[in-house]
Amino acid sequence: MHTRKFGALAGLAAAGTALGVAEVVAIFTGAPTSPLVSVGGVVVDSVPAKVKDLAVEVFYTYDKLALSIGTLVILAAFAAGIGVLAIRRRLWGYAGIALFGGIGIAAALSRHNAPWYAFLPTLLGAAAGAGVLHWLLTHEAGDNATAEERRWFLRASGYTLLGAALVGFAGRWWSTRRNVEEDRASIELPTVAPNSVAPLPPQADAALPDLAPFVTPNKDFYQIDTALVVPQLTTRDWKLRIHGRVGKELTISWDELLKRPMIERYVTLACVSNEVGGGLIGNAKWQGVRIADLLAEARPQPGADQVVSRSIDGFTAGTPTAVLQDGRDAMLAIAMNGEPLPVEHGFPVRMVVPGLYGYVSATKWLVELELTSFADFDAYWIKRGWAAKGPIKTESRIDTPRDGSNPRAGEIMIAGVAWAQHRGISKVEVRVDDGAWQVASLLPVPSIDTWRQWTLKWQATPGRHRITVRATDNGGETQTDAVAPPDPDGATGWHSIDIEVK
Ligand SMILES: Nc1nc2c(c(=O)[nH]1)N[C@H]1C(S)=C(S)[C@@H](COP(=O)(O)O)O[C@H]1N2
Ligand SMILES: [Mo]
Repeated sequence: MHTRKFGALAGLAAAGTALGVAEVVAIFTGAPTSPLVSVGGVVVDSVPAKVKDLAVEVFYTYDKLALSIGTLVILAAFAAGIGVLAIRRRLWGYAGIALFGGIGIAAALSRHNAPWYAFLPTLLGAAAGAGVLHWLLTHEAGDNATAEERRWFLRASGYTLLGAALVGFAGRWWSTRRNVEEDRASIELPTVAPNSVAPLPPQADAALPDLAPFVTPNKDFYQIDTALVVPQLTTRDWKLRIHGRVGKELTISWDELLKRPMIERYVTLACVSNEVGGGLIGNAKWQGVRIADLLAEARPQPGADQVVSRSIDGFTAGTPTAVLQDGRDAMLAIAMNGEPLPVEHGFPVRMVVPGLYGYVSATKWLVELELTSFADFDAYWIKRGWAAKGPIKTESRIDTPRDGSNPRAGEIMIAGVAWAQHRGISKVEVRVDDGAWQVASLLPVPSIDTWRQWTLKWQATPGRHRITVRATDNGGETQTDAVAPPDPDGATGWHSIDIEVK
């Protein structure tokens, strides 16, 4: 009976060793070559958009953490099963390791920009795993093992598993924290000419509890991307290639980028996956170089109506060339709220385009701009069924009082944010129960490219109430009450909250 348990344990110890060793090798060969990271990446890229949507809905921005944990649980189950089989026939154990090793190697070699040695972490890991399996099973004395032998076996596999897990986690942590943080800390941001700065009006923020601050601190800024591990790209290695249907190809290094004229602008970024009332939106002060200036140098050819921005890990976004040239402050951003871009927000360079959802414009870890046409190329999310053009829809949200809360009767402040980037918000109206729409006060904004806080005083009367908000943009368009899901081009509907006043 106990031999089965022993088999499962030996399988876990072998798999743990394989993954741990692979993670350590990946310190040297790069995180994207780790089997966990590359297989996970293949899964992320191949799940249908609906599943990704569901994952974001259920796990919010922790969808990839959930994927990693899920993967480990499934792998552990397989490893235990293979160990049980190996007790019966050793060969099945090696075959199982070879199968998983093959999957890992295929995944690692298939990733965007994979180096030729991408197979190394999996290969060395699998060899170590097979070695551990061999060693443990050779000492497994079967049904007539003495108590002494059993204790040895349990201890040996237990310590192996524990050691492998520790080494693996340390390797993972070390390989993602190498180089880049140091590089980032050593950056001195170039100054921005005073006439290229958009100052913040003093009254932009009502500073109410629960109301999203006008400027979202970097640590609270939502994070959405397809990267299982955050790409680690140093300013030394960074360069941007502008190519495709251009009159003149350009390659720009970090130092060259920093010498160009800089602008500083508040721009609100929003994710197309944001549900009505959701938090996948944030506002920051970005510093960077105008994309229009770079395009003017590269000279897009007639018909090149799409600029495909590509990240180091192969993500792509397609932005209308015309939008990047129409005078708005589309930029290659190098700083967010006064500091170099946080690594998870695209260090060292990302795109920021006022007025478009992130999936068609906000490429992080940017390394390429390719001039092409919408007819010739579908970017990452377009291949997966999302709309090719992604202008941000006019929306609004109630932040305070909170949904489901119990404020006291008497005068309270209803407040929230409204946004219609690059059109601007001209009016916000609030309705309590079935009452008339009341016009809220709008706080000042630095430009039409940010969200706008709004407030409304209300004499709260005891009992249950539903509060609803709707916004109107400067084009005179009022937020529609037609309810639509995020897929394919952004959620619509009015945001409502339910409260019970005490
Ligand atoms: N390289 C890369 N850039 C990316 C993405 C991505 O998956 N990979 N996701 C985009 C999407 S969908 C959004 S909404 C924004 C989010 O930017 P943030 O994480 O800085 O908030 O990044 C965009 N840029
Ligand atoms: Mo997004």
